[in-house]
Amino acid sequence: MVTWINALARTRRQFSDALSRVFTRGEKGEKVDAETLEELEATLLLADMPARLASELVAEIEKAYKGLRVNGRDMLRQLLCRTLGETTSYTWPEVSPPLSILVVGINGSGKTTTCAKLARLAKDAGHRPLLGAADTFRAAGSDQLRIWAERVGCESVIGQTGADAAAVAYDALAAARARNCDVAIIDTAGRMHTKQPLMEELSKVRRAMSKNIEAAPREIWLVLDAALGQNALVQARMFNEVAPLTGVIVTKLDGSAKAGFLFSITRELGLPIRFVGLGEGIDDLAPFDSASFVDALLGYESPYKEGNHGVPKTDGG
Ligand SMILES: Nc1nc2c(ncn2[C@@H]2O[C@H](COP(=O)(O)OP(=O)(O)OP(=O)(O)O)[C@@H](O)[C@H]2O)c(=O)[nH]1
Ligand SMILES: [Mg+2]
Repeated sequence: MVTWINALARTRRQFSDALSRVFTRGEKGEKVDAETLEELEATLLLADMPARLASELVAEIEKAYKGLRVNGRDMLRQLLCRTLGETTSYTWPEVSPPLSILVVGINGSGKTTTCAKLARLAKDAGHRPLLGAADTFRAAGSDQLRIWAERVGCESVIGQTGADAAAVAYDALAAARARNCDVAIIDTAGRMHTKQPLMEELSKVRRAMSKNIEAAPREIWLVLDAALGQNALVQARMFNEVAPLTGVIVTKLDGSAKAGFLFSITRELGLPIRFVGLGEGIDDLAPFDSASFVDALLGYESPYKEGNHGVPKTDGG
C-alpha cells in the first residue's frame, strides 16, 4: 500500500527548498525579507495552489514573523488544515440500501480503477458492494470492471457494449436490491466535459437511477486526475451543471507535483474531497483527511494534532 508521505513526494519537493529558507531564517530570529516571501508565494503557486490562497498565506506568515518568534512550518500546517476545513475520513452512511454512487469524469481519469477500489473499501468495511458497468462505449470498459469485480469478490452488473448506459445503471440498482447488496457503485464512460451529447447522456443516467430509487444517486463523485492541477476546476464546474456533484475523488496523487490544487476544490468549488488515489494497486485509495494530506505535503511524519502550532496569540502574548 502506498503511503501519503510517499505519494506526495513530488509535490513536497516543490515546497521544501523555499519553505526551509523562509522558516530557518524566521526561527533564527532573522528578518524574513520580501524576496523570501515572494519566493514562498511562487513555490505555492508552482504546486498549483489557488493564487488568492497563496497570497493570503504569505501575508499571514509575514504578519506572524513581525517581531514574533514563531515556528513558521507549524503555522503553515495549521493554516493549510484550516483552509481544507475539518475533514474526517469518509464513513459509509447508514441509508436505506442500496447506497447508490455514480462515478463520473473525463477519459482516463481513473474512474474504473477507483470504482473497484471503492468496492474493496466497502467490502473491507463489512458491506456488500455491487459494481455496475454503465460504460457501454467500449467492450474493454465493461470487461475491465468485470475482472475487477472478480478480484474484489463482489457482485456486478455488466452492460453490453452499445447498450443504453441509463438502462444499465437502472438495472444495476435493481440487481443490488435483489441480491441484497447495500452499496451500488456505478462506473460510467469517460466523457469530455465539452461534449454536449455525452454530458446529456449523464443526465439521463442520473434520471434513470432516480426512477429506480427515489433518492438515487445518493452520491455523484467526480474523478479528477491530479496531473491536471488547476485545469481540473473547469471540468468540475461543467460536470456539476449536469450532475450535481456531492464529492470529488482525486486520483494519481502519487504522480503529480500539483497537489496544491486540492485546496481549490474545497475553497473555490466548495466540494468535499472524499478519497484520493495514491497508487495503482487495489488498496491504494485512501479516504481523504486534511491532516494526513497537509502533513505529507510538509513532510511531517506524525499526524497533525489540534493545538497551538506556533500560531501567535493575537493579544500579543
Ligand atoms: N499511479 C496511479 N495510477 C492510477 C490511479 N488511479 C488510476 N490509475 C491508472 O490510470 C489509468 C486509467 O485508469 P482507468 O480506471 O481505466 O480510467 P477511466 O477513467 O476508467 O478511463 P476511461 O474509462 O477510458 O475513461 C490506469 O492505468 C490506472 O491504473 C492512482 O491513484 N495512481
Ligand atoms: Mg473506465
